[in-house]
Amino acid sequence: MQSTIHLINIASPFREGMTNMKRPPSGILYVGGYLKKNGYKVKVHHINYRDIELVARKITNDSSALFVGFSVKTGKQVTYSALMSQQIKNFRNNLPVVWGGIHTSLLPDDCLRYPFIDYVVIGEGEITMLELTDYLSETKLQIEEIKGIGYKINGVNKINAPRPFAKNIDQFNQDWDLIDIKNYVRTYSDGRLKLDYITSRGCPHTCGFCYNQEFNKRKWRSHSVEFVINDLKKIKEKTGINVVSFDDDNFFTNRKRGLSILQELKKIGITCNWVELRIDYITEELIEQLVKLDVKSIFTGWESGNENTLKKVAKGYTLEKILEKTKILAKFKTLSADASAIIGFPWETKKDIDDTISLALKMFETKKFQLNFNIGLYVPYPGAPVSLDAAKKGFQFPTDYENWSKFDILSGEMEVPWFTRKQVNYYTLIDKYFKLLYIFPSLKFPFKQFSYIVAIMAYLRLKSRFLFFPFEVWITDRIKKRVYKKLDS
Ligand code: B12
Ligand code: SF4
Repeated sequence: MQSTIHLINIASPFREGMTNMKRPPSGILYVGGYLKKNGYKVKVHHINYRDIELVARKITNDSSALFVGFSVKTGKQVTYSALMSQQIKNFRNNLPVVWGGIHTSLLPDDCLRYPFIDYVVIGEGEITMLELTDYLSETKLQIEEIKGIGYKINGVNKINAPRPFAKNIDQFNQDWDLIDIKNYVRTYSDGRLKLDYITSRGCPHTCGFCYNQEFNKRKWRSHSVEFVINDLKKIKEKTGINVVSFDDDNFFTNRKRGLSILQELKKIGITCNWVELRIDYITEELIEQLVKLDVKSIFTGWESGNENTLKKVAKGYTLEKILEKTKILAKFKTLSADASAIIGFPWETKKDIDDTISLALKMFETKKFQLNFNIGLYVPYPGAPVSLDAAKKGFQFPTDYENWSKFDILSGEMEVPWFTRKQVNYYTLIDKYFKLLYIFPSLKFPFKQFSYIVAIMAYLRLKSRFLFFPFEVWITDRIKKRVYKKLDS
């Protein structure tokens, strides 16, 4: 009997309890696809955290199971993957458990400490997992020869030499036959169908709060334009999608390639109405081209309104650039933007944070009602250089898997030494007021007119920093909760 490899991605609650089962489990579709191409039988389980016991039982009852692989991101997914790994070991102790993915790669020793994890795969998973699978199915490979893995010898962690990145990622593909792709197609209110898709890995920049320098070593690797178009063409035939959204770390690292993808997609009836763009990549010419290609909104992380913070997080641009680029965006009336900043870095004073609030208000005055702000609170992530500043201030990552589920500053359970809970609540409220400044283009009478009134009130409140009795936020919060609940059901 041919053995079966079970790969798991647990959708765990992250926003208002929402699990987001509509986002493809890309990591295990790539890894599973490569194993399948090389002759192995693979089953992908993209599961809701509520179903972990049920699926653990099913897998351990499969006598052909060779091992169980988990894809793990930092946060709640660590806790749920640990709980499920433990259950697997309880039901069938000799079934190997392998962890891979970003969290595992950034803290491999930490993961290996758990008794229910046998192997960790560090970094890009495809080739490493194939070699480990060969080893587990008793071919001649020696464990010490497999680059990019960790394991235990007599209870002591052993991490092998790192695996270099693959030279050409077109040899890897997301195997869409491993899931029912139709479950991942989202329907807009006007009937258009959308899929999230990955075209490249990594980013060459140095932002100090990002996982990229450690995980991708500043190496950007991309699929060719032909690869992306052929794959999406096939997906379109199967599902009828006409919108795609890219989950790349930095889609426009190569501007020519990025534009070619959008142009070729338009020819086959797929548009990309939202793209991510570093603020310093913005030029009038580029935005003009994007608008012609039906892009309606961009996402840009401008990050801070404080010059010292911009320098310390190595963004590579100044405050002046942010306003200059906002002015360019303001010239395009059909284009809106998600504009994201981070406040509360370990070194930031109240005045530094206030600089960011003031700059956001200036940006709003430059491009009124069309900037969807996200003024997020800084959270230290493993592998990111700024986490060292956090450690100097006394911050520590959780040391047991249970506490990773609290690793979310908004949950009310995570504490950081440089902020009191009162400050967290205050800045969360500031963020909520900023969100009210945005008018969704799809809104119709009378909701549009009502939103304008709320936005003007929010602007006046933010300008004066008068947040007493925030009834506008309470009302919109209730509406949002209802929408999220509906989306998750
Ligand atoms: C889509 C996405 C999501 C989706 C999840 C989709 C899904 N079904 O899993 C949603 C919206 C739910 C989400 C949520 C969050 N996300 Co997110 N997300 C992404 C995004 C944009 C793409 C992920 C992806 O598919 N990448 C492509 C695949 C191919 O890469 P990969 O997963 O790393 O897989 C490779 C290797 O890791 C490895 N591998 C992966 N799995 C496995 C499994 C095995 C067994 C093996 C051997 C190998 C292996 O092989 C793969 C191929 O080489 C990334 C950014 C990015 N471009 O990666 C951020 C990113 C992963 N998210 C991030 C974060 C912080 C979050 C949140 C915590 C945000 C928040 N504050 O709420 C939540 C937490 C989610 C949770 N519940 O735990 C960070 C992760 C940092 C970290 N240390 O883990 C990233 C990197 C963004 C960033 N720049 O900071 N996210
Ligand atoms: S934050 Fe964005 S631009 Fe900066 S390193 Fe990460 S992916 Fe690159």
